[in-house]
Amino acid sequence: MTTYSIALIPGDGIGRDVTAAAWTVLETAARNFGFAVAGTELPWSCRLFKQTGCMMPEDGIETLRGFDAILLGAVGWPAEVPDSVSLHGLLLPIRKAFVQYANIRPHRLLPGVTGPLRAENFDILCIRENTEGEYSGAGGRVHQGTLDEVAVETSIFTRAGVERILRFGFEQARARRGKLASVTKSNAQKYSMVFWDEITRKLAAEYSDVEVTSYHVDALAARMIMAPESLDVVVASNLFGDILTDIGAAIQGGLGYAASANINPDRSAPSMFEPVHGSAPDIAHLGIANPIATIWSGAMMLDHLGEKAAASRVMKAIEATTARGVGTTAGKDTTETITAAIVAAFP
Ligand code: GGG
Repeated sequence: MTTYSIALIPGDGIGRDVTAAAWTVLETAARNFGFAVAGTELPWSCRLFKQTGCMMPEDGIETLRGFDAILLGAVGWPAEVPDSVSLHGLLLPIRKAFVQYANIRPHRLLPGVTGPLRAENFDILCIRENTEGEYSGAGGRVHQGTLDEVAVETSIFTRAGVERILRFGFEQARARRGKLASVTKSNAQKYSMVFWDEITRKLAAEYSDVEVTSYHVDALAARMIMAPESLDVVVASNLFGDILTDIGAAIQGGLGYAASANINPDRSAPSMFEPVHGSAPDIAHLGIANPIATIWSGAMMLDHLGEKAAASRVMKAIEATTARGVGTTAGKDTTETITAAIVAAFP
């Protein structure tokens, strides 16, 4: 029997509740489909930072390298650790070290979930560049605390980085409905974003079966609200993808449904699966966090590991649950109730 070794990083706040829920569902899926999952919990979090001054141990990346995949909950406890420290101390280094350059985020309405829009039949796959761009971490501050203070933060776009994420987007579009929206702001950002547009045009010649349209990010943001059904695959830089996928989460009914996968497409290192949402300190440990985004991320993990039938069964169990109205209204059902209903939806 195949056993997959999974690193579990619950992180902070509701991250702990939702990863426990997803793990219950993953174990159920494994039992039903004849494989096993072996989880190793790693307490890497803002709590650890408070104790040790680090979000993860010095050899954290090497520790993770030995796993088949990583399931992460949420990172952040802003009352005690600045978000810039927690994000740059855990999530971003993992994405970069393991070349998880494609962050995939699906946005569609689950049955029984009412979104804020009249449109119901949208199915958007956002692909966010995940290792460079605006989140490269290149910059600095000088003359700190004086009137002469300067802060510089440089976005880094490499040909290799832009080409590989666009190619990934073209491939996804080819496997879906054949439409790709490439997002920039090349009227205002005349170096990096013009570069992105040029590479989009170059690749478009190779993918003549894919209909590619370049949008400015502001226009694409509006389109996600006004005509979401016109979109198929959307590919964007790190920052633009981060922002657009919060719109995606909103139109699919909320962050409780927004799943994501940080993929290393070459499989040279583990990929990481996490809900889009953060640690939500206001509802931490109240037992009311919606675990569906994390369970859906778990389904994406099974799919990546090659357990396609199990992945699709988890999605069917989620859909059967929301179709019954469980997990469809914020705060109505507990994390435990929603998880139990998803488990009960297995045969
Ligand atoms: N669920 C992962 C998490 O805690 N996300 C919070 C966050 O701010 N992420 C920033 C990012 O995805 O770049």
